[in-house]
Amino acid sequence: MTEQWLTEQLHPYYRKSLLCKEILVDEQTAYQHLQVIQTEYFGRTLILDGIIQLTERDNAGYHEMITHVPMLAHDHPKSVLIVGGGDGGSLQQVLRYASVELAVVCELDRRVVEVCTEHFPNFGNPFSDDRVQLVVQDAFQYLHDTDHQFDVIISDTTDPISEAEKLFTAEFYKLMKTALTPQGIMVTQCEQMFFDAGLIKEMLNIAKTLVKSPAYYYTLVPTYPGGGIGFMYMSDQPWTRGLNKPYPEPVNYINQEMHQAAFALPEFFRKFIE
Ligand code: SPD
Repeated sequence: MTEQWLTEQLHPYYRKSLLCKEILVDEQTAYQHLQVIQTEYFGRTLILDGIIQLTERDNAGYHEMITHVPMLAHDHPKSVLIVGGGDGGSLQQVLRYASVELAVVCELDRRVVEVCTEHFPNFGNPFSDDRVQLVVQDAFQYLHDTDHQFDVIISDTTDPISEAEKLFTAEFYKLMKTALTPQGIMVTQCEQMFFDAGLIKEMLNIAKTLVKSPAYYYTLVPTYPGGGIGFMYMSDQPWTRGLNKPYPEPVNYINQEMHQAAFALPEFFRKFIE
């Protein structure tokens, strides 16, 4: 039997491949090509429009870092908005905080929620939690219409391609800021320092106009381009407020050292974005 490799070519000059075992889901939703593939080493893998979103083996680096860094920097996060995040990975982490009374997930594609609830049971069926409100809507529209203010906003999106492109703009960052409480914290998925430095610099410049303490940090995810991905932290409260606090167990990736080290940037990149 010939080996089947799942190859992602997000960048024209770089490819990576995972060895596949079985295709579990392969469908065109109203918004995107959605696949779940059982891979040989990384376990079940969610792919949207050909781009790996998460694998069972290495998603913790992403989900723990996009959630615990902002959640812990807040004294008492009661209401949380997750933009995208229909797979439930970030939601699972957010619900570990007893202070959370409301977690709104604004996901464009209902099929992502349905398929991931079925195929990623390790996320613990977070959408069944009473504190969760699922809004199936375009996040731009939701933020434009809502008068709710959130303590933490987490933008857990795909890459800035097609529908998600507008989520990496000044207009969207401003809409998020408007929906944030004065002491609130927002974090966005913000791409890869080797491949997307120009975009990151642009986003950081926008962040600087909105908050007093923006910062870029990153995490290790072997199945993402370059083996990792970064996040934009935005708040008037510095990220260091989250240090030396207990993490909600169980954790797989984050600890005090990784939390602190995530904000240390390589010199070439620090110079470029500053
Ligand atoms: N290059 C892939 C970036 C994917 C970021 N989104 C992941 C969603 C997981 N909840």
